Amino acid sequence: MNHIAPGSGAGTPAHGGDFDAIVVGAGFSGMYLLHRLRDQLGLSVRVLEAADGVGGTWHWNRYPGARCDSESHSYCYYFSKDLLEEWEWSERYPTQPEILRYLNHVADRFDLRRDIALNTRVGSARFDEAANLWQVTTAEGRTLSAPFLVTAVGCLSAANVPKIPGLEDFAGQWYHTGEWPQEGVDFTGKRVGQIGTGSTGIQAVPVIAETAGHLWVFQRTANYSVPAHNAPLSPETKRWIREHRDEIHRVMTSNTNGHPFNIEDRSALEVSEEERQRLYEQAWAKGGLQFRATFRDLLTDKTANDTASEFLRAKIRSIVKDPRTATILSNIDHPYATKRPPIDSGYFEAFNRDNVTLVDLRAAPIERITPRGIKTKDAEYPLDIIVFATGFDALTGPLLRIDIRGRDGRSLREAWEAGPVNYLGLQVPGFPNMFTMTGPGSPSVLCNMPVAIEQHANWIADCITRMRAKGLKRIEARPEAAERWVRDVNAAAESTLLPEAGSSWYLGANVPGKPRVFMPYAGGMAHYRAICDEVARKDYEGFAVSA
Ligand code: NA7
Repeated sequence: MNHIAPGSGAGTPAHGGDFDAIVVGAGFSGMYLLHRLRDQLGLSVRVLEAADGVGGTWHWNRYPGARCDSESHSYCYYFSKDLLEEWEWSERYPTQPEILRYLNHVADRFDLRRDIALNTRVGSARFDEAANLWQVTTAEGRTLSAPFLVTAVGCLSAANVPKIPGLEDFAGQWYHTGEWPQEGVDFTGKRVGQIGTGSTGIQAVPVIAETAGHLWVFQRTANYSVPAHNAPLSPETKRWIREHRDEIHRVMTSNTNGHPFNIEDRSALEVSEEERQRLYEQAWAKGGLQFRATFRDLLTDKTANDTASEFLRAKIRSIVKDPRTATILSNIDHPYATKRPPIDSGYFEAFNRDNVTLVDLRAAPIERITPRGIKTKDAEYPLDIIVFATGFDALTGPLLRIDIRGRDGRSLREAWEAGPVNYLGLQVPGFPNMFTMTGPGSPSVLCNMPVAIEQHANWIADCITRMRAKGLKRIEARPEAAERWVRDVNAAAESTLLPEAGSSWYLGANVPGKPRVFMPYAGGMAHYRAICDEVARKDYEGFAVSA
């Protein structure tokens, strides 16, 4: 069934469009937006989703070992107490299948499916200024209209398959982790080559190694990783979580990164060497992203960061038995956490297996893919399967692959030629009534995603509510407000060490030809939330709102 046509109960909208709002994407963002706009504001809404199921990121990323790096009790919606009460997570870090089950449960629980059109990829969206409507056209050529368009397309949904010559001639199978086949991949006894050692590659290696005949890991940039220490949640922990929900939520919504822990208010440089090591050991034993929170200055002071980076390099050297492999894995060129810090379940340990070999692409880069396998500068590796754990055209990619055109037919691609320009990460000047969920210029990927998502959806829903109450029809970011915001986004990044990781996808550096601009807002989620609230309180200062 394809619910693309209007008619899930809401009457014909007065503005002449098919719906009051069109939402692109049925992941965490799109589903909550649908609930908020339809069930709480009474709008007629249609969600258009390219996949054949809901879940967004968690629908596509089915690769071996796929798991969330946020703890399960924080990686979920908090908008509904009933939902929180009725869903129980089984592990400290939820697996992809469990998250997908959760999102399907949400879709059923809030009766969302009747307004979600699956298998419906959006090809273009054009703003019709005279009618004050967005005309959204699907890949099959059907057009739907609504005064409001919200993109909920995810930050990491445009897979980046590097253009390595010869791939089309490869005789084996190849897969990108972000477009993993639903039926899975059988690695049993196979010769597997995995390119990429980011968060995804680091999760995949130990699991692929369990069944592969041999796994070659092609590493271009070495990476830090902290153990996740994943485990089933004990009954006591589950009870503790249930009893402390409000407090957990308060922490998540009042701190920098949306996680259920605060950054310690101490400098790495104010404690003795002995104490520092003790605290790092303690954080290592606890595991997870919380390692970052050991000291307040790990992301702002290079000398402080050096202490963490060196601790983690030493850990790699102590885990990996082969000294040459240990050296290549620990020869990391960027300060800890300036690229998205991975967490793992046995990543470095996997290199102690006889069937896992590290290939150092810094010493001998990939030259091409041959029918038989991967050829580097000094060897050819015969392979049955190549796994591309090569990341995404992050943040802007998912938006720019839709042909979005605002006033006067100006394309978003043109508007963002030199990098993303928007106000609060929410709206682009020249693209009235279009809101972008967790896009560039918002904390998004620097925050625990569901926290960022609920903030954005609530802000957008409140904005539409207030516009309707006042009979206002159009909202558009002012160019000068967007220019100021871009400066603020840059300044926030510059006040940290984040731009020091030259090859990071935060900067767009992983995609050839992409403008190098630090994209997410690094000023912290709580601060960002306060700015957005203040803008709304001042009658949407920085936006032109009209009847
Ligand atoms: P990432 O973090 O972008 O990692 C991609 C990896 O692939 C990284 O090691 C890259 O090396 C490597 N890569 C990319 N292109 C190539 C080529 N052409 N040759 C060799 N190696 C290459 O993506 P992930 O999927 O791991 O993680 C994305 C986010 O998803 C993650 O941060 C979480 O937020 C969830 P490089 O570092 O560019 O040298």
